[in-house]
Order: sequence, then C-alpha cells, then structure tokens
Amino acid sequence: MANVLRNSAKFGFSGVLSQLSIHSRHGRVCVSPCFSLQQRNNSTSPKIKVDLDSSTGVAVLRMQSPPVNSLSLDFLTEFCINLEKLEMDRSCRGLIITSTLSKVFSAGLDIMEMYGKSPERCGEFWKAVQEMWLKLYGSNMATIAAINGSSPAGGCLMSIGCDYRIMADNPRYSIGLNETQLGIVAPFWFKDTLVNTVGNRAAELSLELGLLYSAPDALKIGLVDQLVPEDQVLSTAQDTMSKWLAVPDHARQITKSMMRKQTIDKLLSNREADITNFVSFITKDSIQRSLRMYLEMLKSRKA
Ligand code: CO8
Repeated sequence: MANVLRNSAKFGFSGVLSQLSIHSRHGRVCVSPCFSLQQRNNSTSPKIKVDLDSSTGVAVLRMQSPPVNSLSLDFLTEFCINLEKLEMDRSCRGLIITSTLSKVFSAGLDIMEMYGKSPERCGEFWKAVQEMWLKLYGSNMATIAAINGSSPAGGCLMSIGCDYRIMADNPRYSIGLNETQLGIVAPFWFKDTLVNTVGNRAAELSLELGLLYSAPDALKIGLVDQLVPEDQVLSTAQDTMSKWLAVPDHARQITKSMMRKQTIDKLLSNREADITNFVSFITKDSIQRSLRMYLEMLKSRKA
C-alpha cells in the first residue's frame, strides 16, 4: 500500500490505477488482489481509515484528514483505492462514509489544488475527482453517508453520491453545492446528481444561488434523508444499513444501476472534454482571482 501511494507521485493517479488494475466480478476495473486479506479488510492510511466488519458485511470508511477533510489529489487517490478494494471484496456489501473530525464531514475539493497549479496538474486532479464520483455513484455496495459535520461543495457531491444520507441534527452544520459563491460553476454531473436527489426546481435554485442548507433545511428539500442527534449518526447509519442489506443484493444493484446508469454514462462518454473544460476554466486569470479572494475570505473569517 505504501508503495502504491508513493507511486502516485511518480505515475500520477491514472498511472497508479493502471498499475493495480484487473477486471472485477462486476466488469469494472478494480485493484489487484496483491493486497493481503488483512490489508483489504482493515486498512489504515494517513487520510482514510477503513474498518470492515466481516460478520455484518459493512465497512465504515472514516475520513481523517485535518483540518477539514479537503479532497486533495492524494486524498482522492487514497479514497478510490480503498473503494476499489472494498468493491472487490465479496464479504463487503455495505459502506458507511463518515468523518473523524469534529464539525466537518468534508470541506469539498481542496481549493489549493485548483489555485496556482499547472494545467497538467489541474487535469490530473480533475480526473481523480471524476474517478471518486464514478466509483461511488456506481458502487455495487449499499452506501450511506453519515454526515457528522458541514459538507459543502465536493463534500455534498460525495454525500449525494451515496444511496442514503443521515445528518447530525445541528443547525450550524451546512450542506450544499455552493460553487457559484466561489465564482466557479458546478459541472453537469454535479448538477445531474443533485437533480436526481432533490428534483429540478430545488436543484436550480440551489445551484444558481450556491445555497448552503442548514441540516433542517437540507432535510426539508430532501438533500438529506434523516436527521439524528449528533452522537447517533453512526449508530443510526449502521441500523439503517441492516435494512438496506435485507434486500437481495442483485435486485438492489440492478435497480440502482437502472436509476443511475444514464447519469454515469453521460460523464463516461464526455470524460476528456469535461477535463479539458475544467482545465481551461479553472486556469483563467479571472477564476484564479475569484479563488484567491475566496481563500482570503476563509482566512479573514478566522481572524
Ligand atoms: N480547500 C482547502 N482549504 C480549505 C478548504 C478547502 N475546501 N476549506 C477550508 N480550508 C482551510 C481554511 O482556509 C483553513 O486554513 P488555515 O488553517 O490555514 O487558515 C482551514 O482549512 C480550516 O478552515 P476553517 O477555519 O474555515 O474551519 P471551520 O471548521 O471553521 O469551517 C468549513 C469548516 C465549514 C468546511 C469551512 O472551512 C468552509 O466553509 N470551507 C470552504 C468550503 C468550500 O467552499 N469548499 C468548496 C470547494 S470547491 C468544490 O468542492 C467543488 C468545485 C467544483 C469545481 C468546478 C469548476 C469548474
């Protein structure tokens, strides 16, 4: 594993995946079985910790990258490798994603990955963002986001990539696709995922205004499915998962694919163009200025 992560610097994200790839039981590209069984079941890495309970078939993936679980290229690479390993593991049927940080689920994409970086690096980063979403939205596992803190932008994308969302009932926590507030535009597949979750009108308002919803407001529009006291987020996710796993896997998986395939295929057939669009957009001087102002705003808010 350490070698794999070291090699991510050498070969880049796609290079790492191609080093690891074989075809899985699901016909998708998966990580090589060169990982030992123990590593596959209980991996501990700097930014993500995964614990698979083989008696229940449920894995808990904990994001543990302070200060805010921002989705850097390294984080995304590690996330995807972990997801692939679980996807390959026949004993794993359900995945719960949560955070070890207090107050934050994920702050979304790491803004520093989009600020002052070369076009090549931006392209590599965007490919990793696509990969995270493709793997999560298309996962054969039942997936639940146990949202125990704020979850803006890419954090929201990760949450709505899951099958079900349980959020801490704390009005100080917010969730939403707030990209326009940063002067950037959520790409079509962020938009499609949001439309599939809350419907067209709520998505339109939400995206144009870059709205961040408090937990109670997120429940009202269906952006999350359930609110529970903060200390019960994970236990509720575990209880809920047992209901999802009571449904026969093949029936649930085929239904999920029927609901999501069209959205996934749209990105798969436009992946390169989407990367080109992102790179040309994000490297524009005006967009870089917007990002700088946003970063300064984040710092000044703290002061
Ligand atoms: N990326 C990088 N650094 C971040 C990010 C981030 N997304 N968010 C916060 N940080 C940094 C802060 O600058 C701060 O750094 P420092 O300690 O050096 O001053 C540190 O993390 C801690 O942040 P806070 O003090 O703000 O932490 P709080 O616990 O008070 O608040 C929040 C946590 C609520 C998550 C808050 O940090 C926040 O609102 N962050 C911004 C979230 C955001 O707007 N993310 C959007 C990212 S863009 C994205 O995900 C999709 C982009 C799609 C691209 C499409 C282009 C075509």
